[in-house]
Amino acid sequence: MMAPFKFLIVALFTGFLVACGETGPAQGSAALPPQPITDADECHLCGMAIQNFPGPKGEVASRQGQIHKFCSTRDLLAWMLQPENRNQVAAFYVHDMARSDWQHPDDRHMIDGRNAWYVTGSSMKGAMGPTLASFSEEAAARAFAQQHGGHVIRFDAITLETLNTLTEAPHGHGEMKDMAHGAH
Ligand code: ZN
Ligand code: CU1
Repeated sequence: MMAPFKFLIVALFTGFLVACGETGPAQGSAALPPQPITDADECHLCGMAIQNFPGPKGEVASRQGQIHKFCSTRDLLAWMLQPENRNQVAAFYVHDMARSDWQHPDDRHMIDGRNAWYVTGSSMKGAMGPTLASFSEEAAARAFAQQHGGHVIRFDAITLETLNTLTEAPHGHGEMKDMAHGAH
């Protein structure tokens, strides 16, 4: 376990502490809360309809007062870790998969993505194939990793490199095959 102070330093160095300006007046509280995900919502990164796919999804509340929705934690992180996007993020939210069905995540259970625990490298597929499962509790993340493989990391440890290691399965849209066949 890292001491909180050391943790903060690491966060600063990796440039993820977008919140560093939030100690100033009139900020912090400015971030919009997560919004319900509807049939009309498309992923801010890849453009696909968000609701048709399994796995945790995410939302970014931008400093400009917008909500950007993403088909997967993977696309959310891929977008927000881009240097040009990092500073636009006031807050971001991901599904707590301990309180959601993998096939149909419930957007009443979105949590602060910065404080979430993530499982990377599991066998569970999201909208874009391999993804990161998100949890509010460390114990839930560890239980998931035991069941589905992968390992547990905090947000601050996630880099674009982390996401690149997820891509062995080439751009697979999790349920695409089933949908193409009109199954179920
Ligand atoms: Zn997407
Ligand atoms: Cu996609």
